[in-house]
Amino acid sequence: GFLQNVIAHETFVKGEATVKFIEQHLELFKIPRIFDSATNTLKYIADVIVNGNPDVKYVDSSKIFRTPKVPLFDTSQPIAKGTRDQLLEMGPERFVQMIKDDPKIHYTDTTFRDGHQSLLATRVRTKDMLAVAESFARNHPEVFSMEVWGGATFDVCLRFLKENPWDRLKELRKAVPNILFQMLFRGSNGVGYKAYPDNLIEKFIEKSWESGIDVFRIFDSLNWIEAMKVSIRTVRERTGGIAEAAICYTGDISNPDNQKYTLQYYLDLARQLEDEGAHMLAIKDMAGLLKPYAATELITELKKVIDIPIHLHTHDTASIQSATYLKAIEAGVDVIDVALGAMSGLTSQPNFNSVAAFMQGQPRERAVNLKSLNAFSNYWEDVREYYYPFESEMKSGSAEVYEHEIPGGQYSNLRPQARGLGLEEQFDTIKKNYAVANQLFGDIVKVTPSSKVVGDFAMFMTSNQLSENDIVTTGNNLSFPDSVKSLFRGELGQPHGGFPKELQEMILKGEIPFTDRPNRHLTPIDFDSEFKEFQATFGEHFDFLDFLSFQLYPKVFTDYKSHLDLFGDLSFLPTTTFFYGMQPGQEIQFELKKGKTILIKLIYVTDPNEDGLRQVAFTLNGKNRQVWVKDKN
Ligand code: 3PY
Ligand code: ZN
Repeated sequence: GFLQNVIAHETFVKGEATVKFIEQHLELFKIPRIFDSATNTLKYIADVIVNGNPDVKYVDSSKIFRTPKVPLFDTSQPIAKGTRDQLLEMGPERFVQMIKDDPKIHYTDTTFRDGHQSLLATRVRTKDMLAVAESFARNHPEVFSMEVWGGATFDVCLRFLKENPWDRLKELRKAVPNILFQMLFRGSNGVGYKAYPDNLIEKFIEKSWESGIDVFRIFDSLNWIEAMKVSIRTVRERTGGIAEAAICYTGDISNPDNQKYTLQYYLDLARQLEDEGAHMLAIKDMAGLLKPYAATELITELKKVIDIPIHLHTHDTASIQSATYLKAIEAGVDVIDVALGAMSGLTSQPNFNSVAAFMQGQPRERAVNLKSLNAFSNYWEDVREYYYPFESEMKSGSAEVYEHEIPGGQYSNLRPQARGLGLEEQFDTIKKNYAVANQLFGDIVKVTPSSKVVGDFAMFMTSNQLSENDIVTTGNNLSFPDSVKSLFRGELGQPHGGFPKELQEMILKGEIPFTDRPNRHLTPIDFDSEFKEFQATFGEHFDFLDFLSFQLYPKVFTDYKSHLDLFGDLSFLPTTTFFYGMQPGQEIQFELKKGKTILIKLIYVTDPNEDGLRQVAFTLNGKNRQVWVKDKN
């Protein structure tokens, strides 16, 4: 830090520093942004060896990890042109027209975002993606887009992985110059769980575009178009990217008893989104409820009412969603979301490899090298092992999803959440209460963040042993969870058909809810003065993108910054070391920064001394280094 800068300064070393020295050398306060001292890294590894990574709930010490093999590629050749080159050449309008005119099916690979968000609680680290990114770019330039950012990844990067999400995006962009990058954007909630000021949303979109995003999938967790307009307009006016507006699919259009989320409801939404300027339409089936024949009907009818390309997203929770894709393809859908084999299925997207296989010989087949896709799946099969503590316990597809309608991304989080509250034995009740809560709320769209509120309410009912009838009869005396109050105050916007009035009054107890956009009630950010203030607090080595992270997640960012101060940047650490530390005798080698390779070997760990301190002895590039760590157990 500062002190090291001073004592290393030439004037200081020569013994010529006067009382004016500091004043004359204010630049010494500027600590470089790279926190790459190997000492910090050793401190981190020693801490994980002694106390564990707090994010890892159990360690299986019998686990043996295989070395993932990156499929080969030829660096002597230029990277083949892909969709991104086409977008840059043509601009959004002509590009989407070309997609629409192309009879072949297009694929979006979600492995880097929704795939791991839905299977591994979003924990896949940048390093494991970056390792295969260039190979994928070179071997699969035929892919329409890669979903790499947004959704929960932003929060989880900072909160649990202690990584800078912007750096992830920029590094991936460098490795993949040819394929469109796609992100999931929660409209007025950005990549967070609440409404943000409009000018923050605008700035975030602009900076995401500059950092490498091409396709913005914009949705609202209640399908409230008012909340999506600012984002759609910003993508159109301030970026050269594609505004892909999403309708979130809930219920079942093929069920005649379904009076609320009908085919007509979706057709109306789609038409309005096209009118608002969407370049493409996404059908976001976040829970995997769109059945095959319903897909035939939905896609066929949508194509009659809109002119923009249609992009279908689903989760394979019920295990039949590849049938939905086949029906959608037959009905003329333009793009479908799939995940590489080993990162697909169940709460994730359908299997890219198998879908590519069933498309062989189909009139809309797009040529994909299946052998190569399988090699990428094998890479992920080995990488996935690193993340075993974050696996959901779902073992097979379940038709129960049609009853509870829990989104894939939430399902993998719900059991750990239940366990945290001591409710694991009542997981079945929680799933039932999720459906009950949804009905009490008037049957709402459930996707982040509205789905979290329904989940919180289900937990609340379960832990307090409340039935639907208890809520209805004693609601006036109940104190509801904060997220529930916030939803009913209108802070996440307005649901289709409005809130059930009686329940709303019980929850708000006299408070007046708003019915217009919650963002309108938020003070715009004064970027100049607040950014200055931010740098004054955190240091000038934190840039404007860090400032945006801070604006979205002040507490999470502050904790991330403390972690950086203590341990430095850990993004280059091997994943097994990051989560599980090292075993005595084990040696690891990695690049601390470009060209600076270090070799660390763990020699021994002592028992705690009378102060509870343990000595962890390493060699670092052959030299002995010891670190003392307080044993917190
Ligand atoms: C998210 O918002 O993170 C989602 O994946 C919603 O489906
Ligand atoms: Zn999804």
